[in-house]
Amino acid sequence: MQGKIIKTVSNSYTVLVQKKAYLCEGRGKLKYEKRRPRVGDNVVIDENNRITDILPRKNDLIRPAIANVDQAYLIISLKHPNLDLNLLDKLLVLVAYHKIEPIIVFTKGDLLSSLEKKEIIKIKTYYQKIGYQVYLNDELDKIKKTFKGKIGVFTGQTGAGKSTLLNRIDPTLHLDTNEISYSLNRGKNTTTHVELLYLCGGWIADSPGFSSVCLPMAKEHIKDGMIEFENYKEKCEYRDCTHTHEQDCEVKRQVEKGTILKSRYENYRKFISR
Ligand SMILES: Nc1nc2c(ncn2[C@@H]2O[C@H](COP(=O)(O)OP(=O)(O)O)[C@@H](O)[C@H]2O)c(=O)[nH]1
Ligand SMILES: [Mg+2]
Ligand SMILES: [Zn+2]
Repeated sequence: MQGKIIKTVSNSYTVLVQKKAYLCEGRGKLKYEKRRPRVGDNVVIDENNRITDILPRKNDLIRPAIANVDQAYLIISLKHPNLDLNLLDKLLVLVAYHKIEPIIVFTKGDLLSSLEKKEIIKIKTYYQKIGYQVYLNDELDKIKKTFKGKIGVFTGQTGAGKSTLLNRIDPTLHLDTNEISYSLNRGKNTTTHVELLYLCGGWIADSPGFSSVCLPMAKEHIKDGMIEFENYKEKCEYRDCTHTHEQDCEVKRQVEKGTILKSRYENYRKFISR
């Protein structure tokens, strides 16, 4: 039988086969022995509830450990913790690299002054204009519509409001909010528990969040992740322009003109100069 893993706790896996859940073990003779089954995996199970095969993955995340992710909800706090555009741009590069569609959700807009709100609207509009889906966390109906038929992961800093948003979307969830961070939480066995929740016709994973992110990929991929630069690179003098030291660079001109958000360009420079 073939099904999808929707939950793991240590070495046991809940596999959903046509709406029926089977509790399975990962042991047995796995065809791909080096690969550990993950939540999101499409797997073959035998009559003894053992996973015997893992079907090829579209992608494979480590934190949280989920395979075949379609969408990442980047949950970005506007206040407490304060808006961190470097983190947002970094996450956008990271998910593009993993071929995951990002959906940006800003939280805690209620804590902003009216002046700060105006500034945020400008930023929101910019990210929308360059092609991203961007919502505020009170736009529940719009957010819910994005779930259907997809596997999604909620990610973002600890304290950004991930669990709070999921609880608002489905008040029966009762997810813990204000959880202490991942690293402090090791003793509680939460790291081995990953689960997909069925919400509004799709599968969603909450994650405990992180305090920092790094970009392990090559500079070329970082550049690809800055999606609006693509629109201008044809006009750069060199085909492989890095948009840094080159004299005749259209991306730099657009930054000067204000068409490209300055913080995006500055973050790009920081990401490639590690
Ligand atoms: N004012 C305000 N507080 C929020 C909002 N969303 C979450 N919080 C608070 O932020 C804290 C962390 O939220 P939580 O959902 O646990 O964050 P998580 O670590 O990303 O899951 C909690 O005290 C929430 O009540 C929001 O939109 N506005
Ligand atoms: Mg949480
Ligand atoms: Zn250039």
